[in-house]
Amino acid sequence: MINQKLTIAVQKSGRLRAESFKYIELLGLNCDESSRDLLSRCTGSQVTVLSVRDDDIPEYVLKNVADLGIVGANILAEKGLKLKKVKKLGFAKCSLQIAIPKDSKISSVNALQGARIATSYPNLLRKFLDEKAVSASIITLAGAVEVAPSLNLADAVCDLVQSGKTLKENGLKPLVEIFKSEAILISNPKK
Ligand code: PRT
Ligand code: ZN
Repeated sequence: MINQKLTIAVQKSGRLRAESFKYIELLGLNCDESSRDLLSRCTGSQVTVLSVRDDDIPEYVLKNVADLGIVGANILAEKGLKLKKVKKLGFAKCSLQIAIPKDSKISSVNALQGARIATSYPNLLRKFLDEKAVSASIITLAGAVEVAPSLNLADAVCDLVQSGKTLKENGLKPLVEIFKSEAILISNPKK
C-alpha cells in the first residue's frame, strides 16, 4: 500500500484503462475505474488518479502534474520525451508495423524507396527509414491509417498491429515490424 501523496495519470477511456486499474489495485489501492472525473481519489489513501488522453500522459508526468503515468511505450517513443521507464506492465502488447496492400509490388524494406507511407507515428517511422537509408514520403494521419492505400493516398501504412485482423480486413499484409510495444509505468527522472 502506498502511503504518500501521489498522482497517477491513466487513460480516460480506451484500451489501457481497465488493465491500468487492475495494476493500480495490485499496488493495494482502491480506485474507482468507472469515475468520469478528471481527478479521482482512491479510497482510504492519498493517491489520486488523473484521467486524460493517453497521448497527453507523458506531458503531465514531464511537467510534474502527475508523479506516475501508465502509457503505451509507442506513445513515449514517438514523443521522444526523457521520462523514466519504471516498469514494463505486460499488457496492451502490440507492434508498430509497416504493411502493404496484398498485391503490392513492394517486397522488401529497400523497395519502399520513393513510396508514400501513411502513419500516426511519423517520428518512429522516420527513424526506421533513416536507419535503413530509405527515402520515402511520410503522410501523417490522426487515425484510420489502414484505409489510406485503398483511397490511393498511400502505398503503404505504418500502424499498430495486435491480432492482424485490421490489416487483413483492409487488404493489407505486414512487411516489417519496426517497434514492439506494451504498457509501461513512467515517472519524471528529475523528481
Ligand atoms: O482517446 P485516447 O487518445 O486516450 O485513446 P487512443 O484511441 O489514442 O488509444 P487506444 O485506446 O486505441 O490505444 C491505447 C494504446 O493501446 C496504444 O497507444 C497502444 O499502446 C495500445 N494498443 C495495443 C493498441 C493496440 N493494441 C491496437 N491494436 N492501440 C491501437 N490498436 C489499433 C491499431 O491502431 C489498429 O487500428 O487496433 C488496430 C489493430 O488491431 P488488430 O488486433 O486488428 O491487429
Ligand atoms: Zn491517443
